Amino acid sequence: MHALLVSIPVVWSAATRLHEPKQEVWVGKPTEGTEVAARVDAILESLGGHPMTEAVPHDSEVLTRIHHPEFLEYLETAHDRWLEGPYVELVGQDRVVPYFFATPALIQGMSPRAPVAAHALAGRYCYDTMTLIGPGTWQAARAAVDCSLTAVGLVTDGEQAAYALCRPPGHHATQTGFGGSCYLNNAGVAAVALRDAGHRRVAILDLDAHHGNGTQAIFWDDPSVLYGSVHVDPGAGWFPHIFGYAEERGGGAAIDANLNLPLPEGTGDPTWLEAVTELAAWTRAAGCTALVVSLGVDAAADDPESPLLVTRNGYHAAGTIVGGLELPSVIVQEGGYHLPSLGGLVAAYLTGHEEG
Ligand code: SP5
Ligand code: ZN
Repeated sequence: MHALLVSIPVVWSAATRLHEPKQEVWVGKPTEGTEVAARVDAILESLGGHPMTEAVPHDSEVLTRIHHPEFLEYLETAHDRWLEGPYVELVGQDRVVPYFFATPALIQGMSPRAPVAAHALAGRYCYDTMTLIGPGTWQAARAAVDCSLTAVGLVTDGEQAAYALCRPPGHHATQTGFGGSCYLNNAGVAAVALRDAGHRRVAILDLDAHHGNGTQAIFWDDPSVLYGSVHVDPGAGWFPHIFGYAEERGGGAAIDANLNLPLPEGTGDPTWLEAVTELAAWTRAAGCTALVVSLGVDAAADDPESPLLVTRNGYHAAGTIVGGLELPSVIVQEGGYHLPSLGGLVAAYLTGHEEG
């Protein structure tokens, strides 16, 4: 039996290291970034037993089907515009940081013009103060999309599963918005590409500690892409704060194509795994023929960014549950911030997924 196990291929790109957040501003305080390039190396080091593939550049066609072209143009050019600011000379800030937010409360149903200043434009697309843009951010985010699409290619060519070492992560990025350390929605891109390859119904299962509000938003009205997530309860005060509640079940023709399973702070393996089992059963019942796993490992007990207490064994067991669906699977990296344990958690999930 074990001799038959094939190791899940890993797709990565050196360009994903080019995004250096340097800082994140939380409650008004600049602190060191958590979503750092060293995450890539921490994960790579733990996946030595897996076949490695470098991401192949893909064109942006699939990307334009989940993100607005104006948003993509903004992300690509934002740092150059910032340098013209000239905010480096003025205040020594070389990262794009929003300070002015085009909220519905400000706009009150009117149709204002787009802001002119680069420092005001940032808040048109960025919805928090933790997701800064530096010189390599676009290249890295774009490379993460290439990782995701290359992994889809491996699966459509016959691999049962492939893992994309995406960085920066993607599940908080909406059609026209970025935040939560995410810029482009890597999982969303994978789901669309799997649909293009002939899968009529694809499920995205999100194991990150945080609710993937971006992925939920992108597919909210789309019955052909299911989104299911287990995460820490936003009602207990956690990001993304206003999304991730159980009553969010999808819109229009897609009611019940969205399933949120929020869990209390302090939840450990048994209850978390019950939720993962529920997500898997839901996917099976919906007749999906392919799977995207948003593999955040920040639900782990030692992760500084969430209060969930999942263990390495828990991630391994989650892998066997999701892998047990026996569906072609594209596994994309989301969060996970504790550098010493990060790679081992990813490896444990992948081993479980293979066994399942
Ligand atoms: C992909 C992902 O896991 N995004 C996480 C987004 C939530 N981040 C919330 C951060 C809250 C404050 N963290 C303080 C860190 C101090 N450096
Ligand atoms: Zn997360």
